[in-house]
Amino acid sequence: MKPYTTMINTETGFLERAQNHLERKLSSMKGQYLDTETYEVLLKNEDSLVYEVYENIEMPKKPGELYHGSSIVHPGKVGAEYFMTKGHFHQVLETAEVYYCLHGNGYMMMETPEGEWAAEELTLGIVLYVPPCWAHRSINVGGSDLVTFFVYPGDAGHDYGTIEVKGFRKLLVEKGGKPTVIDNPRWVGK
Ligand code: S6P
Ligand code: ZN
Repeated sequence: MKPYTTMINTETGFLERAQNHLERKLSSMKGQYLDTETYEVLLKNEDSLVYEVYENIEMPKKPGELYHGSSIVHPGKVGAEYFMTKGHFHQVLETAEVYYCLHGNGYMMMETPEGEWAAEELTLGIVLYVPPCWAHRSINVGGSDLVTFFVYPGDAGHDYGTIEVKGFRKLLVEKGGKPTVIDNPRWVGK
């Protein structure tokens, strides 16, 4: 690899030179939202675009490399729960990640296998450090796109299965007009 520069549009999250553009729609979020009835109704009406990721993936997947890209979570809700990413642990659990918020308002919901959790606010200029072993999910609580830039080790990989099966311990829902953390009644685990 040769050194390179690239450009991010801080409003739209569009990343030049990205080899990967992922679009996740409502249909791929099955089982993730608490209000399953509303989820089905919304899905029947339209398979809305929930979030997008642009990523540079041309480097080898090995330690020493730094994968990076942008994540765009669009505004919206399923019932009282905000549009969010699926969320994941890294496959190599002991790998960290840094996020830098470029646009919008949101939260990063995080938890460890041992049961610790944290919800950190994301607004323009916030740098968030996700330590090794913490699952992470971006949540858009605002009326415009939530755009972040992320960097993580090349060998980290993604474990989506654990969250797909167990869910996050905590959810972020709108209560009285405000983002509020609640226990996930459907969380499966010990
Ligand atoms: C990768 C990093 C982000 C997410 C992106 C989408 O380690 O955390 O690129 O992939 O925010 O979220 P998810 O949970 O669908 O991968
Ligand atoms: Zn990650």
